[in-house]
Amino acid sequence: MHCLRTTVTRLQPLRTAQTAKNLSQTRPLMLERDLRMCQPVRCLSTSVAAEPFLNGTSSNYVEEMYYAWLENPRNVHKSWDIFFRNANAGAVPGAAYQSPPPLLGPSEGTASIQGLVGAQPNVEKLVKDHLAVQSLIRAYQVRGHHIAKLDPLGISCVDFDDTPCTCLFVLPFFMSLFSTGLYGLAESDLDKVFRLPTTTFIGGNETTLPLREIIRRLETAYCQHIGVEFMFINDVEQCKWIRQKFETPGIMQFTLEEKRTLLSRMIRSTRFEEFLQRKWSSEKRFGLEGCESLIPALKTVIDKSSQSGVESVIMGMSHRGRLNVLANVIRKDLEQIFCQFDSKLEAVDEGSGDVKYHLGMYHRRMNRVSDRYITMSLMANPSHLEAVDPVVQGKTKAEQFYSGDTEGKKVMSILLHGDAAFAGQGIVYETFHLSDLPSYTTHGTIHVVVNNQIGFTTDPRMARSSPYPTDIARVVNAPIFHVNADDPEAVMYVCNVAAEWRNTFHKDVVVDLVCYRRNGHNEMDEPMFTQPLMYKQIKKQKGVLQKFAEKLIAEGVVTTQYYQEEVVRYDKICEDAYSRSKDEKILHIKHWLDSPWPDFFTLEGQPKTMSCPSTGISEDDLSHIGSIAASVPVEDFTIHGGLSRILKGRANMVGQRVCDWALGEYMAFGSLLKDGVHVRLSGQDVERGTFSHRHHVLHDQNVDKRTCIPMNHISPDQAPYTVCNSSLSEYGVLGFELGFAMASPNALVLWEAQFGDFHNTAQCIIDQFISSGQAKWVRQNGIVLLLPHGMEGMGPEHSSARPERFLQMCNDDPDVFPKHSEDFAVHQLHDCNWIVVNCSTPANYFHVLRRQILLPFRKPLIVFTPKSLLRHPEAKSSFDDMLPGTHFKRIILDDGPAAKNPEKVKRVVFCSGKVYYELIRERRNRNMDAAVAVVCIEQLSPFPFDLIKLEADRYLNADLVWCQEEHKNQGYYDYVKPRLRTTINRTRPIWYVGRDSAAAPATGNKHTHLVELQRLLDTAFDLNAFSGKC
Ligand SMILES: Cc1ncc(C[n+]2csc(CCOP(=O)(O)OP(=O)(O)O)c2C)c(N)n1
Ligand SMILES: [Mg+2]
Repeated sequence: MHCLRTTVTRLQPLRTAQTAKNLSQTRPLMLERDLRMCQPVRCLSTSVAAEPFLNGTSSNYVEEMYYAWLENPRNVHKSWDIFFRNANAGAVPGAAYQSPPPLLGPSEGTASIQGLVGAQPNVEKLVKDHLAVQSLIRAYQVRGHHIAKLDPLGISCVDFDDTPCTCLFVLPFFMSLFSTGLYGLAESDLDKVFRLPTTTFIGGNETTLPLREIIRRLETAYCQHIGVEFMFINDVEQCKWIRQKFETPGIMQFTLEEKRTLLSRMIRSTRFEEFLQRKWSSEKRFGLEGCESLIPALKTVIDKSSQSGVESVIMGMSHRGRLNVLANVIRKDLEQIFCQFDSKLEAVDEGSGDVKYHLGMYHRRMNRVSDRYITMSLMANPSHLEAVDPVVQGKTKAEQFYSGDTEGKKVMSILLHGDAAFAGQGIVYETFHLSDLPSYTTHGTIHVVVNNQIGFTTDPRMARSSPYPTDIARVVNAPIFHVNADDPEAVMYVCNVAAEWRNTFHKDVVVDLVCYRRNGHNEMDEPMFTQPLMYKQIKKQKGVLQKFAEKLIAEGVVTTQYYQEEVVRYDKICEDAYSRSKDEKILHIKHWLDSPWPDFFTLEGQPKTMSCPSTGISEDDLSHIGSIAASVPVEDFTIHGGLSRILKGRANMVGQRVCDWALGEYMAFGSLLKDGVHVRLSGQDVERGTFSHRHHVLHDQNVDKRTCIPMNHISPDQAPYTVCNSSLSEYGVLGFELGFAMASPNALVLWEAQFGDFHNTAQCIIDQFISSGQAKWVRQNGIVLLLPHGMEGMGPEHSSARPERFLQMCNDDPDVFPKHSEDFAVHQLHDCNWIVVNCSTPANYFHVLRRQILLPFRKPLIVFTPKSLLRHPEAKSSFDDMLPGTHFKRIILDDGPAAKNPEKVKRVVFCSGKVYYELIRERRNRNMDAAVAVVCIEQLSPFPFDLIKLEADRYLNADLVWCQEEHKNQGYYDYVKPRLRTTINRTRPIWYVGRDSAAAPATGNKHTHLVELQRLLDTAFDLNAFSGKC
């Protein structure tokens, strides 16, 4: 059995050395903010540590005295006045203190205190005792949570400081306090009256209290069923706010009505799980038993938030209690939940669907407490714990953005976590670090941890190195409210405070529901295999509903009959829904959609058309957007000289009616913005662009923080453009952007990796959400991934965006030539899980971005983007290729001599990406333009079977080669080869030209790189390379 570690030593005062240092060094800095209120700034110059009557516990008290004295010397006792005067006059350490005149004389009207202290007060002792009390109060505030009774099982062993476990709960805390002789206080001091410092609210309207009462109130505030961790927060006002919420006497009281509502919520939560258990005892549901108070917890947060104006709540959570949350928080129809248990029902929607505890939901309903409508969505999520966190945040941000909710007053997020996952998964950290960034903040998230003190079969001693599973939240100064989940009233109270905190400060907050898991990890698991003692204890544990009902009955809040009727009433609701669920014949996954796009599809949820208009734009628009891209559209703004040259270069290009890559992108973004489509580009250093080609944010060289985004100056009624450098995270930021893109189809949301290979730290988002999200959750998403890719001699890192991985996850069948249809290309796009392209011209990049929005449905788009091609003189496009009537080219045909005399062509080289330019150059150098045709495949997936077939048929006498610069086991080859074969019905061989298979993506040696490149080019143009081979 674990030992409940609680020891007085944890409430030890701070050491003298620490506080003396604080006071003489760090405090003036720390107080900079505080001192704004009481200028001019003066510092206590004496070495306080050297004063005879001061010890390490005194720093706060002395500071308080000092600041009171600064305001008015009469605010403090004469002795302090003399002391501070002397200290300020430069008295040497030890000399500032003078024996004061008698303290608290009758003339001051404090006879009672003097009476307690004694007729001949020992002033030194009095001051020391006051300082000790001050320290004691602070110790409770800082460390009270160490000894709060948080664990319903009474077995938790939170290792705060590696000191040996000592179980002291047998004694009231203050008894043990004196027995250990801390603070210099003796039991005989218990009835002495002390003046309370201003850093506590335990006095209520009283300014003095006997020590016994001080301790009692501190124990009530900090050491019962709530443990408050907040003293690490840097903001003084925020700390004070929390102290007030927990210390004020009698603050945790509820009306009879509130208690009854709480009981009814507990009944729903508990009886729902029991109902499922009765009906489907052998089904996995990851029930909530042991943490039933989660449901009232969430409902309290939602009620309170709705009362303060929140209209939409977006939630993310894992498996534990998910069905209960759907039923009793989101209020999904019970019969639809019960249907999910019927294995005989057939799903009508396309795609794979997902298990019941992963599906999402969206629901708008009236909140009875606030009398206001509120929309709630629970995001669908994969099994991968915590992966949904940034997605929820992104969607929340988007909803805030679209509703003009700049402070998060209308839209908020709630994230639920498991204790093991919260501590173990790095994405939690990445998500927290987005919480205060201007383009990513959602203005405060309420985190609720279902801390059942176990993760599957692993207990906390093996699962984390921090005392609490919630310690991660400290990095963003979020207060953490630990609460014993077997006390529903305490749970309700902290949830109220959490919602108020979010509403007041718009910052994250954590509620740690310390509970247990009554069953195994799922209902089939046997927990006694691995946690025998814990589960012996759990078996003895009375259910929380029963305990709470008994309490309310004993208090006279409800009668036994009332309670029993409520239970019967809810059971009947479940039974009725169960009967109705039997009538259902089919399952509709689309009833579980978390992010509907109401007007985007037909009522049946289909695309409104199956065609895509031209993605070209007018000459005027090209010129206008080009001119914006080449200008600084605000007055008196000095840009860097190098940038002036870049802008001048752009102006020249516009004059010549051509675009390079950056300008092509500008044209795409600018034209969409002009048409009212929001564009958001996010990722590391995207504002300038990793390769210094983009420059979407201009910086005034003379004025700090003055910036200009020309893209927002295209037209007065344009949509806003957001371009934001992100934190150095891929998993978190890509997840965030995916969530942002989920909120509306009418936005182009792009995430750019610094280099393409870095996407693999976000692999979970790519695998679990982007490639398979629609199949699992019937939810489309048009996110764009820009992945710089290309073998340029930069070594194994930075070279490959791993096209093979994206292509391997494409759902098109390599062995089937798709049926021909009108708008073949659009149908293909409609049926695919995502689109993978490598554009070799700026015009094609321009078109593919615009196509994302002009398509009548949404698919993720993966773009392998160039590095050296950004500045390649030939990688330019004419405005002619971007005018109305033009389209994205799925392949770029050979339009030279080879195409004119196709029967003379000996070889067709199919390729994709940068190698296209290398092949063209090599062919020119070898004068082989008539003998070899080069065809560049721009859209790799869905594979352009139709167009490739035309090319293969055109060059009937040629051998067919696939050429790539990537290694053979990488790049496109494995994807392209079977599809090329299917295209030509396996009538001709497909030859491979490229680097050999390898473990690393590229050589680290520049010379080797060049040799390899030349070798592959040699083979590509050696017309005998494959003779005799078959
Ligand atoms: C990223 C990830 N790794 C592993 C798992 C497998 N797994 C499922 S539940 C679970 C334990 C989760 O424990 P906790 O977060 O405490 O939640 P609880 O089940 O206790 O509510 C594990 C390891 C997973 N789902 N996701
Ligand atoms: Mg757990």
